[in-house]
Amino acid sequence: MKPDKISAWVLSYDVRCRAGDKNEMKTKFLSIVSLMIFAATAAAQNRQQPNVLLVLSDDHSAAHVGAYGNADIKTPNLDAFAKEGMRFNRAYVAAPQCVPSRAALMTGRSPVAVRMTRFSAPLSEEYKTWLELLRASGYFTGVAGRSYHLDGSGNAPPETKAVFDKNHLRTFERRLDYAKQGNSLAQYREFLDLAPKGKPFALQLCFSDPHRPLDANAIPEPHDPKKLKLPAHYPDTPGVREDFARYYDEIARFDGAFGQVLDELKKRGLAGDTIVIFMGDNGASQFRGKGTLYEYGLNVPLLVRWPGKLKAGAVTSELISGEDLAPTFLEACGLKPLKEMTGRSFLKLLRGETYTGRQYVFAERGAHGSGLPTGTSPFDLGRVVIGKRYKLIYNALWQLPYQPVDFAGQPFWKELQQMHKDGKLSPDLSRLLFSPARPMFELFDLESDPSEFKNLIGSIEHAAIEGELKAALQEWMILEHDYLPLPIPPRQ
Ligand SMILES: [Ca+2]
Repeated sequence: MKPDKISAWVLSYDVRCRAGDKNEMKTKFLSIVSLMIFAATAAAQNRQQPNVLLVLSDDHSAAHVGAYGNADIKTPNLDAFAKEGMRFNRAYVAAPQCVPSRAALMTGRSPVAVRMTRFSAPLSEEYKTWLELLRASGYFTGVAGRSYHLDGSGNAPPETKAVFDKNHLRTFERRLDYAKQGNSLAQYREFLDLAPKGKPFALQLCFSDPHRPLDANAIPEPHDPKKLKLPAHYPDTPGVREDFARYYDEIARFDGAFGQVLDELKKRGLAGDTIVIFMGDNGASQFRGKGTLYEYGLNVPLLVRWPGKLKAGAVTSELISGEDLAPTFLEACGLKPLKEMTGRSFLKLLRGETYTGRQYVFAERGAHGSGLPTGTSPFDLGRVVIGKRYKLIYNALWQLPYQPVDFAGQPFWKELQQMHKDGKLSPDLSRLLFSPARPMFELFDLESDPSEFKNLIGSIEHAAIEGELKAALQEWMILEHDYLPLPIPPRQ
């Protein structure tokens, strides 16, 4: 944006603000001025401006894509896309739930830092998103499809909505050019129709699949429950298999939609100029998945295609955090990430240049949904640090048992509860799923124990790595101004 346009815009905003609360408006005004300065600086840079299309599936673990070595699941479009781009084996979201994970994707910061751990909170305007920053430098920007989840809960009670309205807390419609929720493909096409010619665009396109409830007829040729290989931490019952097959079906349906997204881009002649990123917003609502800090909760599929810029078919096992996407997008579009962004750009990795990877990624678990804290499904507090080989989970509410997120009411879960009571589950599965309390700390060797069965905490051989990971988590929590008690207490 040119300086004269910036002044006019700021002036008109100032006039509009006079009707509102002065202090609140002053904060917002200063925030917008800083955004304008950022934009003016950015505009002065000579840069390339590719389009950016971030496509999110909902509740999707890395293990559930053909390209990640899954021979059962039908994901032909994602598999072909992986061959054209780069596959990330170890991409971790910042939280195992929609809202905080998406807040990190948007801001390049942890959900703790941007005060989004209570789940259905609206993301404050003081935290700038990558889309806003691109908008300020001339992009046409939007969010579309399934809820982007950052304007508070859609089913909030009237008391909450009144607070949102009085304080203008639902902000995305004014922050972006296009902010809608609904039919993903229809809105995607509408967004592309509206994007002005000659102006680059950036869009976060969200899909509902494979979020529960799972449809019985998602695809014409459903997966056969009997033929699926179950992960090692799954109980093997007909009910579990049926549910798992329907979850696969929804992923296959998403795969079909993803194919249409790519076709549309090609049809419009945009494929060559567009970075397309596919990612799961958090892990599957399955055993030890969504809502937990285990691998199935945090390790999501991440595929990136950027024609002419990255080597087709590349694969990496570098640690990537959900916080890293925003700074990567900004750099790819010629902008500098904000200094407060803790995410690290992996642009060099995409370009095949020398890249110093992360030693650790961190994630957090807080409230889920908007309900009262009746169990660890609606409310849990935990943190995790994940290194190249080992990870350490900190269960701050260790006294409470595991409770699945989004499927505690399903018949297959109720049947498992009964089997546990009757002593019909294996001791390992009974311990993993139905222990009356959890350990405060869990340490896993992901190389020798990828299913996270054996907690190594307190083991003398692993004392050094336990100390290292606790210290790394301690540092992260201090620097993020985390409100939880630190994992290393004072020496007695
Ligand atoms: Ca989700």
